[in-house]
Amino acid sequence: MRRMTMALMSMTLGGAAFGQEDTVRPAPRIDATPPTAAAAPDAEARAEPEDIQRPQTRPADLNDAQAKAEAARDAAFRDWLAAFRGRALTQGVSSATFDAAMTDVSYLSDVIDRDRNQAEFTMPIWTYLDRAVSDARVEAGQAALAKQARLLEAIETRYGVEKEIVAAVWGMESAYGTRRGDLPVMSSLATLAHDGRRGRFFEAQLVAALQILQAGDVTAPDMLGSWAGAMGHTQFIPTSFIAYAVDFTGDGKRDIWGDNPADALASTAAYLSGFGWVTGQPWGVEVQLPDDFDYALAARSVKKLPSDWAGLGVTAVSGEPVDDYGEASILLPAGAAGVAFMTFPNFAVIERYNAADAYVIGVGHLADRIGGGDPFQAEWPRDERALSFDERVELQELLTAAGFNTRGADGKIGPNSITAIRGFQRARGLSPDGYASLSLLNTLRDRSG
Ligand SMILES: [Ca+2]
Repeated sequence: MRRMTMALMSMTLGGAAFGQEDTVRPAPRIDATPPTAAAAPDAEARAEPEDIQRPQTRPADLNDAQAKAEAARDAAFRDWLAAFRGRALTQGVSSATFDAAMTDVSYLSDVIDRDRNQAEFTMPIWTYLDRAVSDARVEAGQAALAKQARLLEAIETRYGVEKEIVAAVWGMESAYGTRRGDLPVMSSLATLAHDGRRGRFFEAQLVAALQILQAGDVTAPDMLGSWAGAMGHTQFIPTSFIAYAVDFTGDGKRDIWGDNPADALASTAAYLSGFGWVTGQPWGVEVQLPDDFDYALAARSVKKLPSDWAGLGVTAVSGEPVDDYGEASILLPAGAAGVAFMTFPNFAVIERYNAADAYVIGVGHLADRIGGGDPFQAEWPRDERALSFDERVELQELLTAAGFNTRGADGKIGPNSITAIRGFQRARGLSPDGYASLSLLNTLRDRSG
């Protein structure tokens, strides 16, 4: 989703601003799964031309079979495009726009490969954050902020979103404009819409992309993006563009694709502002928990003022109470053994860009570091690794068998699974942090074995 949220993306993510489809985005929060490898900031999603991906030599019969399969696939794609043309025209796309935009569209098999692969890899949050908030990215962010200081300050004044936050989104999404994506968006989206795994979503994006072309903001050859159709410096998906992009330079075009980042960065600030960004409020603060902390309180639904949290022994890492910026929740993205955060409503605003905890923490911490803040003081449980999909299913099955019903075993650690994990942990005298760790899985295995 790149960024998708509005209506756009909410279908899959519950509201990530832009989508999870995008390479830079980790898995959504509800899953509580670690980010996908494809979402690693350094693993750009770029499809290579098909012929580069294939072996140079292969048996003639395989060549023949593959050529036939490709011909059939291309024919099906052309049939789909012809049918889609009618649907697009009923949504305000003119035949002239459609035909001009679709003339050079082709099926990009590598885009489908990306789509299939992204679900399979998982990485622990600390690995993701090591990459997302590397020293190099912090330093590049400070340089980018210095270079664009006047622009970012003007954007901050207009939209009330701090320049460090806008710079951090820029850094996460395109490494400050250096990786904006170089695939033709019409082809990427047509391929994904035709493919059908999330066909409705991508068809809506494709229609929006056609509407953008029709509005004259960009030409089809310049409408480039990453593999899932996220575009420009801050990787807007087409529906987010239509809802939130702004012409900050005043030249009549909303240009998020070109070298000048002004429109893209202002559009990001407009997007965050539109979802309720509170000027001056942190996204979150690292905190320390008392030894007797009740881990049941580390839940999104439990909200207290920082002064009330301080009364329970929850303080900033300095030992001082956190300032009363507003009601806050305690988040333990890697369980009791990892870094603890107090999160404020701005956390949920960043989630509109991408709903994964890792992404939100990455943006927020990168912004803090760009502004001169310290690295996290606590350690992550680095000797642990993320559970694979199969292991998460196994964990759910073992919990249910142990009497802690996860209401299904779909490999997604959502609220029911977290409740089941907490129940099992309590019964075993463990800290009920609700975290699906490998050690928890091993405990369950020992019990059942
Ligand atoms: Ca402009």
